Amino acid sequence: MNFELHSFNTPNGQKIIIALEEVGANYRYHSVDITSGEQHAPEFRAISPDGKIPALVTNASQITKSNSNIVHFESGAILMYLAGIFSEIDGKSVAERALVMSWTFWQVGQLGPMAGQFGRFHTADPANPAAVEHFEKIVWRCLDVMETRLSNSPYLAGDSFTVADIACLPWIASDVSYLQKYDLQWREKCPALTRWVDQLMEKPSVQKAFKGGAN
Ligand SMILES: N[C@@H](CCC(=O)N[C@@H](CS)C(=O)NCC(=O)O)C(=O)O
Repeated sequence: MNFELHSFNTPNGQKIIIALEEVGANYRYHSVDITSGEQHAPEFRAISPDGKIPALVTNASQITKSNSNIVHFESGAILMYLAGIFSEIDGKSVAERALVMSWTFWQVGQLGPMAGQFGRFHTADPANPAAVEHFEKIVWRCLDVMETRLSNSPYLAGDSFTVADIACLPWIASDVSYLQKYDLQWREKCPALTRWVDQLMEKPSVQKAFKGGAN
């Protein structure tokens, strides 16, 4: 299958590169430079209505008789779509797949937005210490949730590496993660999370994505 990935080098963008690289998918990378406003171009908003990366386009003729495009925006939706096609990044049982769904939704609804706001108020001009403190507290709670889970399970959804791990990893550990940028020192307090991060960082798919992928 061939995919067209519209993205940029951010945690949300890196997730999709990890998934596509992990399964050896063929994809073309189209850079959408969100630092220069390319996300607002009408052609991009036609596939991603809120003007946010990442977005993934598949020509439907590869799946059905239709020749129209299948368009996914929202990284969680893209990851669930890819998990449905490539079983190697999905859960291996009904119970595991339920947790893949749950942890992936937790990342897009909790970890990502909270870490994003933490970074946003750090970089605000002027920086907003009350908001930084508020969101830092929530980020620590997210880290604690992951630490507890990974103390009892090799991966977030269970025994298998899945899109749930792919969703969370860049928010914690990539160079463009705000937790890295503002040096949150989570390694000392979170040994299970550290074990999980270090193990995943060995993967060529992760290394490629963290270098910016095709950017
Ligand atoms: N919930 C969305 C969030 C996507 C998102 O926030 N993308 C950011 C980059 S990480 C973006 O495109 N920002 C550009 C803008 O908001 O103008 C997802 O998980 O895909």
